[in-house]
Parts: sequence; structure tokens; C-alpha cells
Amino acid sequence: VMNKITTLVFVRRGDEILLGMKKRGFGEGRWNGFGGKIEPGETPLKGAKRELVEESGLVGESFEEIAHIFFDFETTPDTTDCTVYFCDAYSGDPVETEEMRPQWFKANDLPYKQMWTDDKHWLPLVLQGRKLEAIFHFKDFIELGEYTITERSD
Ligand code: 6OG
Repeated sequence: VMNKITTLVFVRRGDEILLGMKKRGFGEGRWNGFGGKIEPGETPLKGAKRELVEESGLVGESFEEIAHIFFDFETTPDTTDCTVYFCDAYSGDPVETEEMRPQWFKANDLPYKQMWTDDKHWLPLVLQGRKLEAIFHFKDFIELGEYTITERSD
């Protein structure tokens, strides 16, 4: 059993959110924030910053931790631990990379049908300013089973 430690960053610009269309690998064909597995010796924050540059070309200057999510799948023994951040200050312009094609979306009109099926349950809450702790049990890589979302008080 492996626990993958990952990060996920949602860059905000006014009432818009930058998402990337994942062009290859895990999550291919879906819009998501930018992120991936952290490297040995790296903190989640450092990993988040590195993945954001690698996948979007943006250098993030402020990160706010907004959620901590566990994902597991009935079809594999592996679990994913994901620390989620908002990034509200950055430099550079989004560039398409081999992994991701970036695009700005209105925060109140995100393409949930082309995102992971958990996102519509928790992203609207963090966009309202809540901080969350959540667990999502997936039946496979598409169908979501049970989940719990709790609000963090800190
Ligand atoms: P690599 O393993 O390709 O990074 N991730 C998920 N994001 C959402 N919204 N829902 C899920 O439901 C996810 N599972 C993984 C974490 C994978 C990236 O995808 C995120 C990482 O940012 C199952 O390096």
C-alpha cells in the first residue's frame, strides 16, 4: 500500500480561476488545479510551488492552505493525500506545457462535468472561504462512493 503525498494549487485572478487540461498521465482529459507528487525531502508547500511552475509557468508568491483531502480507490490499495492551496499572487503568464493546457474560468462557472467527480462537492465550499478536511472513497477512477467533508476551525 502506497500513500502518495500530493499538492493541488488553484490560482485566482479576480473572479477567475486558472485550471489546466491534463494532457497525459493520471487525470488525463480532465480540468484540474496544478500539482503532483512531492519529491523526497520536499515540504508540500515547496512541492506545490515547484509543480505550479513546471505545469503552468507561473511563479507563485503567496499560497494559502485551504483543504486537506484523502482519496482512495476500491480498485487499488493506494491512497492519495492531497494538500490544496489558493495562490492569489504570482508572476508570469500561463503557458501550455507538455502536461497541461491552462485556461481561466469564472469561479462561479467551473467545468465540473470535465473535472474529477469529487470537485463539485468541495470546491464551491473553499471558494466561499471555508477550510476543509475531506475523505473521498472512489469506486473506480470515475464513480465516487461515500465521502465526508468537515470544516476546519483554524
Ligand atoms: P500526479 O500523480 O499525476 O498528480 N488528484 C486529484 N485531484 C482531484 N481534484 N480529485 C482527485 O480525485 C484527485 N486525485 C489526484 C493530485 C496527480 C494530481 O492530481 C490530483 C495531484 O495534483 C481522485 O503527479
